[in-house]
Order: sequence, then C-alpha cells, then structure tokens
Amino acid sequence: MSALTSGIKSAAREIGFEVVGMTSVEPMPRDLTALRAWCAEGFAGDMIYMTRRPELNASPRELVTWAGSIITLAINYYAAAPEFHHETRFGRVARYAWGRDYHDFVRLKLVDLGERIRSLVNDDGFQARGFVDAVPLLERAAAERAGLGFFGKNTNLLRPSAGSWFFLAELFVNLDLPSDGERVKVSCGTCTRCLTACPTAAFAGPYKLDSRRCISYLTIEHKGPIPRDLRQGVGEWLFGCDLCQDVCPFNRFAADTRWEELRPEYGKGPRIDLPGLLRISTDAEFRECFRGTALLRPKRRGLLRNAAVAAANIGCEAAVPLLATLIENDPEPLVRGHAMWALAKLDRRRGEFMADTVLKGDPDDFVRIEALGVLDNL
Ligand code: B12
Ligand code: SF4
Ligand code: SF4
Repeated sequence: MSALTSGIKSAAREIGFEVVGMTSVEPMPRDLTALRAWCAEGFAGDMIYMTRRPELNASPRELVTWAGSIITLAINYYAAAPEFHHETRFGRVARYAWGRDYHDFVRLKLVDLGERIRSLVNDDGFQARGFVDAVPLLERAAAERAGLGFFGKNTNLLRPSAGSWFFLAELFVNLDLPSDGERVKVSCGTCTRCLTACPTAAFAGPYKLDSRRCISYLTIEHKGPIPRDLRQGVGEWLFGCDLCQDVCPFNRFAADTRWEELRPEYGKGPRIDLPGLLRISTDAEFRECFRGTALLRPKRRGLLRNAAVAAANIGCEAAVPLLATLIENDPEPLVRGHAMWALAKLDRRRGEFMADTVLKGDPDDFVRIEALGVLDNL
C-alpha cells in the first residue's frame, strides 16, 4: 500500500468511518444490466430518481467528470435496542433512523476527510466531492467493487465480520488511487431467511426487491396511499423496516456504533407513541417534534398515514377518538382516508357510522373510496 493510500485510510478511520475502500470511476456494466431489469419490472415504484437515467447510476465518471477514483466508506449505525415494556401504543422505527439524520453530519465528515487528503497531497489542484445516499450512483455496487462487502439475497451489502447495519458514503477525488481490487468472496450460501421473513412478500427472488411491496418504501418514499392489501403486512412499522436484516445470521456479529449522533438518545429512538403522533395537528409542530431526524422525510401527512395503519394493526384503542377527530378535521385527504380505514379496524360500529358521514360530506374522492371500503367490509 502506498504512503498516500495508507494515509487516506487512517484519516478516514480517525474520523469514524469503520471501513474504507477505493475503486475506479469506470462504469459498472453488470450492475447497469441489473438496474435496467429492475426498472423495467416496475420495482422502483414511483421513485423516478431511480429510473430517470440508469446509465448515470452505473457510470461514476459521468457523475463527477473530473474524478479519478472513489473512496467508499462504511458507517456502522448499529445500536442495541433499549429495554422496552410492550404496550399497545407504540410504532417501530427502523434502526438507521433512531438517532440524528445521518445525511447532515456525514456530509460534514466527508468535507473533513477531503481537507485532510488535501494536506496529504499538498496540491492546490486537489478536488474532492462527497456523497451520502440520494445521489444517482449505485452506492452498493461501487462499495462492493471496492471490497467493502458482498451482496446479500436481501439486496443489502453485508460485511462477513459485521453484517449489514451500516450506511455507505463516497468521496470522489481527482487522484488515481490504486483500487482495492478484490471482491469479497463470501456469499449467503443456502440461507434464505430474509426472503421468507418479509411480511409483505417484497422479494421477487434472491437479490430482487420489489419496492412497491417493501415497508421501507411504503412508509418513507411513497407519497400516496398504502395499498389496502398491504396495510396489514406493515404491522407495527411506523418508519422503515428491519425484518430482513434482523433475521440475517451475519448480523449476529454487529458491534455498537462509534458515532454518538446515531445513538437512540440523539433522536426519537426505536419506538414512538402513536396517540401522541396522531395528536400533531400542524406541519410546524411536526417539524419541531422531529427536527434533525430522518423521520421528517415523509412529512406530517405521510407519518400520520403510517401511524393510523400501525395503530390499527397493533390494536391501539387509545387511538380511536384521535382517528375520529382526524377524519372530521384533518386538512390532508391522505390522513383522513387512512384514519377512516384504521378506525373501522379498531371499532367497527364507530367506523361505519363515520363512513356514512364521510360519504355525505367529504369533498375528496380517495377519502370517500375508503369510506365505501369500510361499508363494503373490505
Ligand atoms: C432506492 C433505495 C431503496 C429502495 C429500494 C431498495 C433496493 N433494494 O433497491 C427502498 C426504499 C425499498 C430502500 C429500502 C432500504 N434501504 Co435503501 N436505498 C436506495 C438507494 C437510493 C438506491 C438503491 C438501488 O440502487 N436500487 C436499485 C437496485 C437494482 O439495486 P440493488 O437492489 O442494490 O441491486 C443490486 C444487487 O441486487 C446486485 N445483484 C443483482 N442480481 C444479483 C445476483 C447475484 C448473485 C449477486 C451477488 C448480486 C446481484 O446488482 C444490483 C445492482 O448493483 C440506495 C442509495 C444509493 N444511491 O445507492 C439506498 C441504500 C441501498 N439503502 C440503504 C438502507 C439502509 C435501506 C434500508 C435498510 C432502510 C430501512 N431499514 O428501512 C431498507 C432496506 C430494504 C432492502 N432489503 O433493500 C443503504 C444500504 C446499506 C447497506 N448496508 O446495504 C443505502 C446504500 C443508502 C446508504 N447510503 O447507506 N432503499
Ligand atoms: S425491509 Fe421489510 S418489507 Fe422491505 S424487504 Fe425487508 S423485510 Fe420486506
Ligand atoms: S438472511 Fe441469509 S440469505 Fe438473507 S442476506 Fe442474510 S445470509 Fe443472505
């Protein structure tokens, strides 16, 4: 390893990036074929940022034209779940979102890494650009090529010694760094646990995820109604889903994160009180409550949609009067419609009574369709 490469790797580790790999900006043809097939099947749902220009996602050089290499980085976000006494009023949050929103602080750490490399190369012409998520790049494919891990059948990138509880980030640099050529040789073998654990049957097969059925997509990325036939499968999940990682044997090796910000005390943690959430009546109050966390992403209307579904699924009786109030008063049809469905699941008679009122008075088609669904017992 050259002095520069080892200097970069130790700087990255000092900053907190657990694993560091390097790869070229050459295209990734194998992954482009997989991405095209995935888009053609409709598996991207309405994430148009995935289908707009697949060839760009697989061509790092087109993304950053001046770059010579990519430094790919892994950030371990694993934290053990705090003790929890079960009560039927909490929705679950996926582990990656327990603490602060990683997008914000990881970006700053990438700037820090760029500055440290600048002093290592001591060249005014040095350029660096960092990315974390939300970028037209197949991040897992680049990280796999840099030897960071292997693709699991649940489509996550896994490290044989530490599992899959990590984010990926990249720093593009205008240096020609030697690639960490060796791909990890380990694979899932005959295991299929994740494929059978998925409650919404989102896997079309090994390495193939139909986002339209994935709870993570339905509760975070998807802006519209959660299809009625999938609502029950969403179970207690309020934001994201971890089931296909919880069952993965490689995740037995997970160790606690070194990133303070990712610990549950720095955000909302793993469980959120659903009645409390259903009481949030304005966007401003919502932003205040979830400031600095990833839970802002679906906005108030998306998170209340999810809360209504989760409340019905776990039998949260305390939600009943709140759902009734939402049906009557909430400005968002998405919220009124899901509240209608949830209320009827929790209290059939009250649900039918409100469905009648909705059919007579609600101006929105979607809400009236939900009310009809209640009366038709769908
Ligand atoms: C769109 C997206 C989603 C979508 C679609 C997920 C998906 N599987 O594609 C949804 C909203 C469902 C989602 C959910 C989650 N996501 Co997401 N998501 C992304 C995003 C933006 C793009 C992913 C993508 O390119 N999909 C396109 C498909 C075609 O890619 P793929 O599934 O990876 O397919 C590859 C392999 O399957 C492989 N392949 C295909 N066939 C075969 C056959 C064999 C034999 C082999 C070995 C490989 C192989 O080639 C394909 C192309 O490289 C990335 C960030 C980024 N820019 O990369 C984050 C990212 C993948 N997500 C991430 C996370 C954390 C999650 C969740 C865990 C969050 C949660 N807890 O709710 C879940 C996990 C769900 C799951 N099982 O994947 C992390 C994953 C980190 C990791 N360790 O892998 C990423 C990398 C974000 C980040 N920067 O850290 N996500
Ligand atoms: S994240 Fe949940 S819903 Fe999505 S594929 Fe994994 S187990 Fe299924
Ligand atoms: S659960 Fe089994 S099949 Fe799924 S990713 Fe983990 S090792 Fe692979």
